[in-house]
Amino acid sequence: MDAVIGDRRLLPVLDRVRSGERLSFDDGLALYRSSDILAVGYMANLVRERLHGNVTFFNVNRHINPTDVCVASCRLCAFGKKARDPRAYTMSLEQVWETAGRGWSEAVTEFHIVGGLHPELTLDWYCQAFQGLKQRFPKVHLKALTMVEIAFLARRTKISVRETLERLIQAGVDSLPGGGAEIFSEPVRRILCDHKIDGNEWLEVARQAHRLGLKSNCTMLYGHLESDEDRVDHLVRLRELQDQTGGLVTFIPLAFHPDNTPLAHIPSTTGFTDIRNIAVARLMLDNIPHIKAYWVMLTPRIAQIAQRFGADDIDGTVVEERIYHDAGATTSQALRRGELLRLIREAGRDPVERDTLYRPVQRTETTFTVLV
Ligand code: V47
Repeated sequence: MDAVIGDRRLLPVLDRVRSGERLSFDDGLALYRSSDILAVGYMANLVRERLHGNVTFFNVNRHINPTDVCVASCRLCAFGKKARDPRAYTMSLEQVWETAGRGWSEAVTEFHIVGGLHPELTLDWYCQAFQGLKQRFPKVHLKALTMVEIAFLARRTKISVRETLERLIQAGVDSLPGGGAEIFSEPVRRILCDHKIDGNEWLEVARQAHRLGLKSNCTMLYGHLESDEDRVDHLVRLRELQDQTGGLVTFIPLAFHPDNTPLAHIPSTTGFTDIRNIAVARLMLDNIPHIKAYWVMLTPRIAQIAQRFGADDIDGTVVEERIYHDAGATTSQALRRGELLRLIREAGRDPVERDTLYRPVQRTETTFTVLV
């Protein structure tokens, strides 16, 4: 079907995609620079269907952000607040546990827990929070703390990243979310978030987590100051990590939302850019099983289309989202399970509810079973 490839410069890439050959840095650039979105999407869809057939995954999850107090002052972020800010909040342990149980009657299979770098919350506090969640919700998977939070807690506690991870695992952490990766390119990262660990440190924390048997996700923040080269570099560095550890489960491209951030002058991303980032990720990340179109960030409409451009997952019910909504996201804070099913079915895909590690889930109104 070479007729689908209007941009003839992409023909060598098509050959490599067909034969399952790894794409190069320059292939990545060619994909980002082509405006032939149908050709790029056609190739991404070939790979997506080779891996997952007609299935699109989703999950029933709940986000919990225990605090928005953050010692970092990242220019990309509208969520973090200084402790003295009257709008800032920090949950007590009881509030964390109570928030976890609040929501819809649909039994969640995952708590996604991330927050600011709080100057006073200790590693012990987080461990107590996780132990308490496991006692109250023993079946629910804890996907908690980004590489950035883990590195921060290790430094504060004056112990190694490895020991920090071991204590978190003991307290009940089952896997790690993909946030905080932003963009690895050093000069851009210095502008976006110079108080955060750098790209190599992010990759190192992930490497250590994978060595301890934890799976994790990974992300890339795009649509700010980064170049095409920065994006390809980011994807290639994730691909190299995955060659070493095999611990990355899902890649989530995150569109920058500029409202209420110091970078509010930057225009929001367009549907074209969002779809292209999904598709290029599917093509470049040949060793990462899943590409997620996170509906909160993309809007349900784009997340739906993305299922035909490389994505095999649209994330979950979420229930309460703060990071994007503080930055001006106008999507709703939650989708019911039935709405996720509709978004997937209307795209002609077969919905499969998964747990965090992509095992199928069977459920009734109020309980679920993970099929192993
Ligand atoms: O780390 C912060 C980003 C991330 C803004 O692992 C912003 O399954 C856009 O990582 N505009 C948090 N993005 C979200 C995240 C995530 C989401 C869904 C699923 C998973 C997963 C992970 O959001 C942050 C940062 O990269 N972010 N501020 C902003 N203004």
